[in-house]
Amino acid sequence: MLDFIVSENEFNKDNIPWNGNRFLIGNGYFGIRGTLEEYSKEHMCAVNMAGIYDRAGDAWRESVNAPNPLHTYIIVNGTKYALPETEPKSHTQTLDFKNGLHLRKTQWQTENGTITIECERFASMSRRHLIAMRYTFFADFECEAEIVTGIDGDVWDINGPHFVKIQTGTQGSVNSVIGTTGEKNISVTAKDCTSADFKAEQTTDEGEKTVYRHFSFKAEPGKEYTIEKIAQITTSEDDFDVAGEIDKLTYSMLRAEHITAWERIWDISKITIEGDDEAMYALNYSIYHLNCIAPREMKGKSIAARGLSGQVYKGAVFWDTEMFMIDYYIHTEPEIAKTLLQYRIDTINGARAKAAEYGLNGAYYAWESQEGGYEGCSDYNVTDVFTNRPMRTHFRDKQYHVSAAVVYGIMKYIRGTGDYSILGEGAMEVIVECAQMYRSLLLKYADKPYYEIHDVVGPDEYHERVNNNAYTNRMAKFVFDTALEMLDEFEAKYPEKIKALDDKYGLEATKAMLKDSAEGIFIREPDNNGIIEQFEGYFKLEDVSVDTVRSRLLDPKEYWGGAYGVAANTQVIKQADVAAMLSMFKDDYSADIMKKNFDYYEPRTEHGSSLSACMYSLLACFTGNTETAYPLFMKSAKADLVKGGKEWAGLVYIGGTHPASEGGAWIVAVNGFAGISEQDGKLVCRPSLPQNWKSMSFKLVYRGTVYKVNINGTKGEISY
Ligand code: IFM
Repeated sequence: MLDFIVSENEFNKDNIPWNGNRFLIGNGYFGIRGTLEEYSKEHMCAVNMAGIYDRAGDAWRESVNAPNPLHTYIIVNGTKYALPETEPKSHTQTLDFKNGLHLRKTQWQTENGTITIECERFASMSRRHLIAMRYTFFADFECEAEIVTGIDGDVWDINGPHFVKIQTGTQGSVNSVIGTTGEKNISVTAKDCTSADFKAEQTTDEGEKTVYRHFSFKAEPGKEYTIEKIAQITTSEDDFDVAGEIDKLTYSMLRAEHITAWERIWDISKITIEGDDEAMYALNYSIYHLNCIAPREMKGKSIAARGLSGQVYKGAVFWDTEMFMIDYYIHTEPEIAKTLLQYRIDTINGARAKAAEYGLNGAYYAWESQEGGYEGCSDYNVTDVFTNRPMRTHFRDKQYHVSAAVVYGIMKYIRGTGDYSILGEGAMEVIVECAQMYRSLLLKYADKPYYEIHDVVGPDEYHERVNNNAYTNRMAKFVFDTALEMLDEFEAKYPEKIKALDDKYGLEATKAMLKDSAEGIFIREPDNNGIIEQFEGYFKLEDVSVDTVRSRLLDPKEYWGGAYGVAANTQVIKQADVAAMLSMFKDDYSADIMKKNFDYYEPRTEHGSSLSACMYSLLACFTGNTETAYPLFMKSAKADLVKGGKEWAGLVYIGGTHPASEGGAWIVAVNGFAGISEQDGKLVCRPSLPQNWKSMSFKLVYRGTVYKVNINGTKGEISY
């Protein structure tokens, strides 16, 4: 079997930020960046918490990093040996993504001989509050050694500091650091308990933000000295209990149950590809990440755009979740998909408040959604590289397509699981109120027969405030149609609940409104060349290549979009827009139209967002162009394996993992190459595998049944 191992076999200081993402481990409750044990905040260490946010002063609100309970280093004969300061003799960092284990081995040459440390750690997949670490030291000469290990409360923040109060403490063998956030007084507690398999003099020291245990001993040549640490993270917002006391648990027992938990995950989610090891590796690595961030057995939590790799994009939830990630969960662990949607149901008040803020009815979901649906995006979301001043952008106020993405996600869940119960648990209200929001955007000119939507930002963020964006209008129509259809379902399935809904919305009038909107909204048709204009006036913009636009940049970090950006008056777009619409509504268009639009838009796309390549890849699959789809699929699947993604915007770190790209790669593999679709309530498989793929096999959960898909060449079989 192909090893699911990522490794780096030499030390490169420049890779520290990237490795933090590439070697990430996580369990949905937190993500632990792939930084080394001796690192501190300058090296972007983070135990990034799901769904816990704070604002420091006037800075952007963002997710919170817990005190780091893994901080550990070695002192030999009075000298500290730590990366990146002390050049190593050899160094290996490894992620075993089959078992969710992070490993490293580093050797340093000292004046007396070689010292070695080895460390293995994991974010427990079976007990979500726990982290475990085993750290071993040995030297090839006799020396005085000291292992220092503890909790570092001086955490890395982008817009912090978030802890206005930090308390350290020691109780028996358990140490703790509690950080309390300033805005909402949320406590985030890290505890650790460390034991040694050797005799050592043990002392504890507490600083203002840290607490460390020192294990001092005389090391004999060649003998291994191992400490084992069980750490626990909790917050005052937790809605599930801690399992076990950390001073009573052992590393080996936690490790065994953690690996069993990963075995269960892989049993349902592994995709086997014969003939293309690279694709199989990258795709399963993507699946690994989707599992590290899944809010398994948690209530009403969703997934941030950068997963649990840090505070980039404010740790906020975007349309990425419902459009790119949810499909994977629906068809492997549907309970997780339901949790993601529950988050949208629970946060409808935030969406209502946002709609009201803009004078709209219904629910307008946040572009960057934090807890309670709070909109994390500011009106000035980009910093101008020339003036260093905030630039007015319209991500927050004009990306209306987020509400439709939520409805689209709900419908994928209902179709994929057959579980309509979600309608009775608040999803019906979400659908109706999103429809109300789109209704209040509809404009009608006296001499035109249809409704229009003006002044929007579509998925292509480089062109702001455009009229009749094809994607936005089509998604709005989808919401109207869905609301009508689901109201009928609701009536049939929940007759006892219909009165309450009627009292709330006035169903007769609502249905009339939905029908009128669905029939009346302007949906752009292909022109004489078969191309769908992205928005009104797009074809009149300067038609230049992506490279030409790039050559006009005065600064490589300059923003391409907005009022004055280099792309704004050209046909160069940031990411799939019409292509996304065609992929979402493929049954409405012929393969010829889809191909013509792919051929037109793809060369004009910068792919400046990691959400872009997978959408084009899927579209290419739908037109039968598997070989065109393949490199775009690989780009998507390798988003976190390949260095060179955008990591910095000016002085702001924007790197992190790319779960939408990873989810998108899964969609391409399953719905594109394997050709899985739903027809009359049944799964069908019409594969078109890339040239080298001899066979492909995987499991899929569909409407409560686990199916096995086996594809050999052009022949696909679904069994259970
Ligand atoms: O949601 C995306 C957006 O479409 C492009 N910029 C990054 C966001 C978060 O991934």
